[in-house]
Amino acid sequence: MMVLQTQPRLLTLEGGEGAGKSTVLRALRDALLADGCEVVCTREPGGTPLAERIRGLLLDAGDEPVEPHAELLLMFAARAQHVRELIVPALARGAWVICDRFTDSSYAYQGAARGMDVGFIAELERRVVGIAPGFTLLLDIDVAHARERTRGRDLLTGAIPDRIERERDEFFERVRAGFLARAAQHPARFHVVDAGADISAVTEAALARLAAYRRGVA
Ligand code: Z5A
Repeated sequence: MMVLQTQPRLLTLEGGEGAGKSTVLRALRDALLADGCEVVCTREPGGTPLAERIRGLLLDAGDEPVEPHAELLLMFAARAQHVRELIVPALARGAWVICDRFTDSSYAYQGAARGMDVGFIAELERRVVGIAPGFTLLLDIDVAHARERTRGRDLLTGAIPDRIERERDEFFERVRAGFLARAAQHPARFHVVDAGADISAVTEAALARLAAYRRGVA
């Protein structure tokens, strides 16, 4: 059986939409850059030209309903490309990689929320991905609160919700429960932060967790 290899310099950010992942990612990146580290910031689905094209297919709200297996396999197709083309080479040259979402999102969205078989997801993770992050920050926030934030942001920017963002609140409640269950299963890797607090408190908590983690892996 293939075993997942934990990558100490692979840091991932997880949480529901509007949890503040993009905001916190910039703070983690700046802290590492200030210490002279090479940092590669990336996201899923996406991160390479092909994977970004798959992202477009996944998030486009076209008329044809997306079959859950198709959604799951497209997520992993994008991830396979991303891991081989970008993440593994960056880690091999000693860079830190910060990824906005990774395999835990597949467990939460496709597994917990869509009801896909978790054993199948784990098999894909072992065979297709092969690596796991050393540090995962879960930004946990109440679903209604996160909705308020994304609505405010979308009003400002004129962005239109994508296919997954159009799901109902019940779906996002299952996503949230799925992430918390993953955190409970992997307590050494997951760092859960209350993302409902103000930005400076969330950022401060995230930076403190990263600093403690780095002392442990240095
Ligand atoms: N997906 C999946 O189903 N399976 C998978 O395996 C993977 C992904 C990898 C795209 O991801 C979709 O793909 C996603 C899951 C699915 N769908 N959903 N939902 P994405 O990461 O691109 O999409 P997202 O999670 O919707 O991103 P987001 O809305 O941009 O969320 P965010 O990055 O966490 O939030 P943000 O942009 O940093 O913050 C949102 C707004 O709130 C913004 O105006 C901020 O200024 C504000 N904000 C942030 N933090 C705070 C605090 N603390 N206080 C007040 N205001 C704040």
